[in-house]
Amino acid sequence: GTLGIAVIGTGKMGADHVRRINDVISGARVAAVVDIDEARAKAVADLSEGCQAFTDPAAAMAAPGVDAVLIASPGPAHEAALLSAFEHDLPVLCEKPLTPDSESALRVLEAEQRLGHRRVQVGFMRRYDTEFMKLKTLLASGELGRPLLMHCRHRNASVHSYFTTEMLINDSVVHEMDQSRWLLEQEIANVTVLKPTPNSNAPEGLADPQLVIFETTGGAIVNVEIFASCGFGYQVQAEAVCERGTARVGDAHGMLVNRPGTWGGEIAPDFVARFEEAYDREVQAWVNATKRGEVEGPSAWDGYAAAAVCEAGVRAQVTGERTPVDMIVRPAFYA
Ligand code: ISE
Repeated sequence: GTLGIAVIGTGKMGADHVRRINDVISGARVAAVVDIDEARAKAVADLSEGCQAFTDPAAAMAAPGVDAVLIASPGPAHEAALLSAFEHDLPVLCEKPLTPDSESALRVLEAEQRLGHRRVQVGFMRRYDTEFMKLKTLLASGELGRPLLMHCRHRNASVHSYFTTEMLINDSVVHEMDQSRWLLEQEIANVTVLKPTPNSNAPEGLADPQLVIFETTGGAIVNVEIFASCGFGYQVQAEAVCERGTARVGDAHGMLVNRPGTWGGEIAPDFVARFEEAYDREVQAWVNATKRGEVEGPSAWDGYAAAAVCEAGVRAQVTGERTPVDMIVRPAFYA
C-alpha cells in the first residue's frame, strides 16, 4: 500500500518535502502535516488529498493513516518528536541535525536501542548526491590508494541576519563532518578553526568566512572553507587527494555556455536547488526501505557523531585551539 507520512514542520525543507512526496516520488502520501502555526499547517495540509493538519507532533503520530514520520522542524524540536515516534514505533527520516548537541543525541541513541531496532535515518542528503556517490565508490574501490587530504568548499550566497558564528559549524560544516566520516570511513579526532578578517558583506557580528580543519583517526586532514555570505550563489565542492591521484566533485553543475568573449556555467541559488535530486533520491530510498521493513542511510549514530564533532568545532571557534572530539565508543547496535 501507500506509505502515509506525517511531515513535522512546514518551513523551507518541510514544505519542499511535501511537494516532493506529492509530485516527485512514488509509493507515499502526506497523511498529516504539523506546524506550531495552525494556519500554516492547514494551508500546507490542503495541498495533499486527505491530509490532516496538527499543531502537536505527538497527536499527528497517533492519527490513523500515519505509518512514518518526516521531521523537518527546527533542531531543538527534534528530540521530543523522535521520542514520540519511538513510542509509536514509527520509522523516521529526521532532517539534520539529529538534535542540537551530543547529550540530547545520546538520549536518542539510548531510546532507539531500548526499542531494540533501528528506526532513524538522518537527512545528510549529500550521501544521495550523484557526484558524491561517485566519489564514495571511487575512494572505496582503492584505485587511488589511501586518501591523504580533502579540500572542501561550502559557500552560501547569503544567510539570515539571525545566523550566528556557531551556526556556521552546527548548520553548515556539520555536512562536511558527516561527508568526511562517510567518505574516509574514519572518525574525526580533532578540530581547529581559523578566522580571517570577516567579509564586510557578512551579517553584523558573523565571523564569516572560516577555515575549519579536521584531523581524522586514520591521519588524514580535511580542510573546509565555510563562506556563508559569498554573494554569488551556492557551491559545495570537495577534492580528495590520494596516494595515486585526486578526485574532485562539485565544480560543474548543469550547463556550460559559450557567449561572445566568455564561457561558463550556472551556480545554483541555494541548497534546495543544488541538492534537489539528492533530496528526491534520499526520500525515495527512505520510503522504499521503510516499505521493506528496513532502515538504511545515515543512522542516529552518525547524527550523534556529527553532534560530538560540532561541539569540538564550536569550542575551537572560541579558543582558537586544536580541540579533541569527545565521543562514546560506537555501540554494537550501530555496527
Ligand atoms: C543549511 O542549514 C543546510 O543544511 C545547507 O545544506 C547548508 O549548505 C547551509 O549552509 C545551512 O545553513
